[in-house]
Amino acid sequence: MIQKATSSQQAIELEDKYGAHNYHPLPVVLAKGEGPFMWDVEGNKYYDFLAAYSAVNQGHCHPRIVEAMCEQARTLTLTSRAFYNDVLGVFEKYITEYFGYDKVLMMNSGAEADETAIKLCRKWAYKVKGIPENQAKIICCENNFHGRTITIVSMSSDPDSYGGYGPFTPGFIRVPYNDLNALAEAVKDPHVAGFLLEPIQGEAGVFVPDEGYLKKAYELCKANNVLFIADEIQSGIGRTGKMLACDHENVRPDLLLLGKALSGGAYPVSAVLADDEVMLTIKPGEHGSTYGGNPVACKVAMVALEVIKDEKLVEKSEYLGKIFREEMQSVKSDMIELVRGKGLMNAIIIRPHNGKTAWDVCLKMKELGVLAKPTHGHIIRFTPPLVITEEQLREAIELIKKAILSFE
Ligand code: IF1
Repeated sequence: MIQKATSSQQAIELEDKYGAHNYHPLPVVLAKGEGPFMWDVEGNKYYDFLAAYSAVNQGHCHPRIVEAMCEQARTLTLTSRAFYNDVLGVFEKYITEYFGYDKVLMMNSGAEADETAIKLCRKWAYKVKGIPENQAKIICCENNFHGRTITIVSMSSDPDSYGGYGPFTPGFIRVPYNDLNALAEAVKDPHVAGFLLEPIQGEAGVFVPDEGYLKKAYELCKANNVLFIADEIQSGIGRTGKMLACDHENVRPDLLLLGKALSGGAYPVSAVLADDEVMLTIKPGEHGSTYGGNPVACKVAMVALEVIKDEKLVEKSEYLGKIFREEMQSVKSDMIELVRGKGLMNAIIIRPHNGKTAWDVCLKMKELGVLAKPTHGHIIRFTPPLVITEEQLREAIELIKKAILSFE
């Protein structure tokens, strides 16, 4: 029987001694999750305001998702794609009708979805747009985050993401985010095949573009026969108060990337959705994955998507997000520089005060029973599970306010 750590201190020491040091976690060790809550090894209860970077939109250990996972896990977990199975096709029909696309290509991690989208875009460039072989370019944005593979960090403007990992994959043009003039110039290049962006930049600190940016960017792409590729791995599946962040401007991406909450935090599942002109440029044997679209992943994802609709989590995200921003914008504190976001994808820009930083605020919030973590030093993201009730949200908001005002 695999043992568990019997104390938080023991867990931290084991990770420090035996694990890679590629993270610097907040000093809290979780042992249980349910809905918007997590408990640490000692039994202290916390509101989870990170939701695993927006993977746990449906709440921790959602009973319907867990039941579907266990039932399929007892039946058939993996066939590989060398053979058919009785789940994948049923799920492919479900998810393509759910989002309105001809086809889906199932992968596991968000990064794999981005990599798959880059491969599909390049295939389309050579086989449909007619760009000369190996000349395709993809436009991406400053301050992007699309994952951690060598090709993905080749697009990155963040030294923490790309530093020390060269040589880099060529074929990317980076433009400022939310800058239509820069995009208008870049898409004129006849070798440009695609524009890859986050409709709201998550890692950059919940950077919401100007109203109309997505629509006008999409129109620039259409006018120049360039694919509009939306990475909704963090912003999608109800997080921003719409099913997709692109829905705020009625933009239908040519390639739609999903991950994280596609499985409600229960299992690694990602997907790329596209119509036949793009999707069928990849022929048998030209792309794949051992676990991509496995029966457990598909069963979990089907229920995770059902839960979003059945529990009206998109509408809740919109309504509760407004309450969060109104309440936090009303706080009189020199530490709060800016509150921004859409739906329940929000961030507070912290102005250091009396030598105290965003990290200190997160440590104080932990003491008071709310978990969140800074990004880029001074920005705290607040992305609780969408299942949080209004009463629970208001209770957590009071604790967040108390943490910030404790430094006045
Ligand atoms: C880490 C960040 C968030 C993503 C978008 C693709 C991926 C992500 C928009 C890749 C993943 C995760 C990765 C995780 C922390 C978290 C993160 F801080 F890294 F940037 F959310 F903002 N597109 N984001 O946000 O998906 O391969 O991880 O499944 O790497 O520390 P993945």
